[in-house]
Amino acid sequence: MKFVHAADLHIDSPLRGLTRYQGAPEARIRGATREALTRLVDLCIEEQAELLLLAGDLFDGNWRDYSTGLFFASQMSRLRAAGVAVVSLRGNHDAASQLTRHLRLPDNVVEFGSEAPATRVYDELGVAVHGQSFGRRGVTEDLAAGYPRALPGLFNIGLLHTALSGRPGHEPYAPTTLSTLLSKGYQYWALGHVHAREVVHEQPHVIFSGNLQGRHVREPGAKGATLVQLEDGALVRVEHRVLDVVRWSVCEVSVAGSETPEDAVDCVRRALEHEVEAAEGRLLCARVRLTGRAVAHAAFQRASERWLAEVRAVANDFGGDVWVEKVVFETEPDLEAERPRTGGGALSDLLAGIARARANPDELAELAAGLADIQRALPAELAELDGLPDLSEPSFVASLLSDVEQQLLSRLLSHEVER
Ligand SMILES: [Mn+2]
Repeated sequence: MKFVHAADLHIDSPLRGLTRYQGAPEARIRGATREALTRLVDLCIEEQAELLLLAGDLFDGNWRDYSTGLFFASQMSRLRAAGVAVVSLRGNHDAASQLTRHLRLPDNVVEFGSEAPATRVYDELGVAVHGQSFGRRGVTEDLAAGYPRALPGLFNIGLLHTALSGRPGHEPYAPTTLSTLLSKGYQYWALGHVHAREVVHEQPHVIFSGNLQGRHVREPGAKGATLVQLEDGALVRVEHRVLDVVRWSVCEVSVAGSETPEDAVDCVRRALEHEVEAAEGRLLCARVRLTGRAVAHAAFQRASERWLAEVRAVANDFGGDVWVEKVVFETEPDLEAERPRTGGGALSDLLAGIARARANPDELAELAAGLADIQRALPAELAELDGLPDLSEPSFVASLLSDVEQQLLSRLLSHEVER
């Protein structure tokens, strides 16, 4: 027998940030959470799974209108027709207090209540599912602690929306520990809330399936659900199945050594080609980060809008399969390559002077002392600002000198490389 574990569908997530971006394929991105649910249902049917577990945050928040609930119900009806049972619970986003609209679901769907933990036994499958919903958004008690012990002779599954002992970027709701989960004697814990897939423990398996569809660039990679196969009441296979329809990615491109900005943009093209291949026909939404020491750095600094447009133009070449969310220029000047071009003139002397000062503790101390005078002369309200560096610290002065060197090189040499 097979079951499928999914979580954090966030159906019809409003994706408010999207309108900021010009030219974003809004409709395709907005429709992605629904289409991913359709694929999840397809997977259950194709794999002849008998049970679908949904570990909370099916909805992003209150439905704008009934079309969100109707869409979900229609997909549950498809599962009913295929003989697939569904067990779900509510997380922080779709806690009872968060949703005011209601729609009755087909009778193959069971939703756990929020008052107390409950158990649903499927005798014909040899499976017991234990779970409890969020009644309100900010659940801070350990729900898992109250779950019953495993029922003997059955494959016990714990369904839970939790941050466990805390996960970066996620509210610490329904906190609990791995040892609390393991103490229940269950064979599988189907967790939700954390959007990055994570296998927390094996045998017994404790898994965050991750969200079904990434919603922004901070949710990159191949999203989907976990397919589990049992034989004779024991787990024999666990598999991540990719179901997303829009792929978010942070495409970091090293353009180190690029002599010209055109060379650097060619590096971006090659990197995007790889990402497009990995996205296997999905819409790729990429943030492009250019890094590395390159002569092209000066051109990016002087004409960043031009080169931003050039990168977007490359993305257009992929025929609508790629949308560049943002381009971040994090390149640095290639000082070694620039040095010969500074010849033996004034610029060369200037750079040599900076390098000397940076390496000489006495000179650094002298410069720092000069800056300390400035710091002492600051008005009180400025001097007390948080995060104001200590100007009298020689290591701070040394870092300033590096910035100065890069700035000077970019500005003094840029007329030669700008196109
Ligand atoms: Mn959540």
